[in-house]
Amino acid sequence: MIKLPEDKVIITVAQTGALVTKSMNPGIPEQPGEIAESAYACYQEGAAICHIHGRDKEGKTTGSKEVFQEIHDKIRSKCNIIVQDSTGGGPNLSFEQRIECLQAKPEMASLNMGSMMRVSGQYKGTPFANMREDIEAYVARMKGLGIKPEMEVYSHAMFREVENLIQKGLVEKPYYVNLVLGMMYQGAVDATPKYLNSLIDFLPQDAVVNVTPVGVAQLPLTTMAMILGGCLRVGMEDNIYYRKGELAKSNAQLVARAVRIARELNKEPATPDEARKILGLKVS
Ligand code: KMH
Ligand code: ZN
Repeated sequence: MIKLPEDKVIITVAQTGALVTKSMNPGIPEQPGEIAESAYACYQEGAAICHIHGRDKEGKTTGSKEVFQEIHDKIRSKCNIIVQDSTGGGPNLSFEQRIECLQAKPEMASLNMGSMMRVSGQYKGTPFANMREDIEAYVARMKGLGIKPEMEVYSHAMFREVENLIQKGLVEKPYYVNLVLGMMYQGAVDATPKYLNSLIDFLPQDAVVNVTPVGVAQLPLTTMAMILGGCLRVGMEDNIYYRKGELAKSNAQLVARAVRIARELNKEPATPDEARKILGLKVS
């Protein structure tokens, strides 16, 4: 694992997701203007990367290139936060629809490293399919467009797919691995310190790690990520609460708390350009 410089932390905000709705937390941004406004507020608080899901006018998940383009344009008119699109999409999207967003040319995109089942909400029991053939096809498309993949790993078994991409030369150093912990999916490990430590043991040598704990573990495990020299992800895609029984008011509120904790640990949030340098992206 490549540790971040001791005095830095890279913060990603995942604001919208595919499985949470305004009825669960009215602060979730869905429309392009809302997503961009919120991304700017998160950038001002210290987020360097914005992980993006698109929604249509009715709030349903979409892979539409036009929607993603509008989101990118609106964000880029306000700040230079790194734009990372989701190719996980949502349960209603086909294989092709999930990567339509790549045509809007994000700097990064998520790349899910295995298949699981959704375990809660309206999509309970639906598969989240990511076969090796699909993963390779997605990453080839990203490579062709110069988009850096964030490899999403939910369990130890998924390192087999990470290794496969490295062996085939389909990903470039520094590899960027996002460890997603918590029971949003059957097939994902629990969000505990023990699992986080043991996943870290399996990271490839040249990997920068990001930590995405789902639900109530978001605060303790993102704090642990900072201590271990990793990056972290917060936001309402993964956690709609600020604390037990209290909904988060905004994504920026969750970023601001992560920054307060970082500063207590003598770390500053990396700017987008500092993060670009660490991750091997073109500096803006
Ligand atoms: N919703 C997260 C637990 C993606 O968008 O590709 C996983 C995720 C995957 O963010
Ligand atoms: Zn996502």
